[in-house]
Amino acid sequence: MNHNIVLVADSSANIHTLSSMDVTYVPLKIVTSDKEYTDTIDLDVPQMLKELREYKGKSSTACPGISDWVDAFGNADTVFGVSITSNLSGCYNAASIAADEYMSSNPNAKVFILDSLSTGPEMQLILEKYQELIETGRGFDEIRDEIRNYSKRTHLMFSLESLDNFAKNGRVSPVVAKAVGVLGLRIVGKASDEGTLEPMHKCRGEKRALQQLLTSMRESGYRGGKVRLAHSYNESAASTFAALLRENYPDCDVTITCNRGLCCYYAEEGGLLVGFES
Ligand code: X90
Repeated sequence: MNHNIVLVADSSANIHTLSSMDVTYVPLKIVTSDKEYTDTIDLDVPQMLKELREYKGKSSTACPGISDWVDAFGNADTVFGVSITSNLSGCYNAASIAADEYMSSNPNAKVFILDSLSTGPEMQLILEKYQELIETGRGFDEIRDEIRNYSKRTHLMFSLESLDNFAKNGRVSPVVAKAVGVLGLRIVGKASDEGTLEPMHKCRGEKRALQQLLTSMRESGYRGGKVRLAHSYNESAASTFAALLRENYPDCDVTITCNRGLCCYYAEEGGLLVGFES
């Protein structure tokens, strides 16, 4: 079934190139009353962050619509995809409606979009697994089932310095957000099983936050599998954490990327996201 397969994801997955397959990324938007930033590969993320720092008004985000997803499916016979958690965004909902519409107008086509109940580098792991399964020539149902199973073994944790944009957009309670906005404090937490932001620890200073991340990963069953790090212009935290991982798990497969627009907007300056396998 290697004819005409398309892989799709929304831009919260952070836009990577896989070794042998293209991914079509459907952009979310970051919106102010002056301007709209579309989270494509062409978005100048540092420039956007600079403008948002200077901007005093309200900002928000918007998920892609049904037709954006249908466009991304192209003319494929088979579509596999992954979306940001349906508990914080309308992305998955739009993608499922798009899938139904596409299949009813193309009766031979098959579409499966996974609700990641997560975002960022956990979605990257899912995309890499899709590629692996497609390459080994598995059938549609088998790939769908394997991906569902795999996603039970993938997790997302983070260290964040601010939850302001989460709170402003009603995606975390103001009480939780306030506890973080103290200078030098970082919140270490995870994507919960329901796909919401779950704070776990408050840490003073980056070094402690990174130690805590490693401890929490172990507690969640990390034993040396793949790790995908995505940082919001905090290369030093990412490389310090990668070194810490390699000290403890010499054979672990860890890579580092930059967050794109949507993840940078919510993870804010200094944020580090960690996708990993248990
Ligand atoms: O539909 C929309 O407007 C998008 C809303 C997205 C809200 C969540 C973005 C999360 C970005 C921040 C840290 C990780 C939190 C994990 C929670 C599942 C990444």
